[in-house]
Amino acid sequence: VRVVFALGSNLGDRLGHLQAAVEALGAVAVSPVVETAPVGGPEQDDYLNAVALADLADGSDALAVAHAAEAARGRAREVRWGPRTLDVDVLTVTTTGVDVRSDDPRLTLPHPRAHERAFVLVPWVALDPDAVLPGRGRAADLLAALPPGDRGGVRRRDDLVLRLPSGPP
Ligand code: PH2
Ligand code: MG
Ligand code: MG
Repeated sequence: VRVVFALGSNLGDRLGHLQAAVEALGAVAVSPVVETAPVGGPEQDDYLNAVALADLADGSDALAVAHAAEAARGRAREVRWGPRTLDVDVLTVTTTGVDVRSDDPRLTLPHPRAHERAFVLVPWVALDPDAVLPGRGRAADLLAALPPGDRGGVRRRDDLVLRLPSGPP
């Protein structure tokens, strides 16, 4: 089961939090890091965002894995869309080539706002130019359709690099 996760951090050691998520998720691929202006919520600092791919035994584990990664970095759930040490969102779950759809309020799949978020689409397209958001279309096309101002809030930070967890010795 292939899972696409979106990672975000705007509190404390932002790169360290994202790196911890990459390890906790057992990511098999990770995007470049982008620095992004906050979207929504109260006034807050800029984010680092990235997208990571992982292979899980069971798609229904995706949310628990995401929450465990957040908890390990001291994520507190206070203000909606407020500042956070680590946010791990599930974008898509694909089981043997079939995209999972879910209306469960705890986990809506595909992610209901990914198509309008440059801070998700820019790193995702950088990682996988052919990425598709089921029901919405190609991520690259969704990104091109966003207002230029949205894309302008996203800067590549190629000086910041996330490393994949090392495999078994
Ligand atoms: N996450 C949010 C709300 N706003 N803005 C940016 N730039 N990056 C995020 O990851 C982000 C946000 C809610 O999860
Ligand atoms: Mg989020
Ligand atoms: Mg979240």
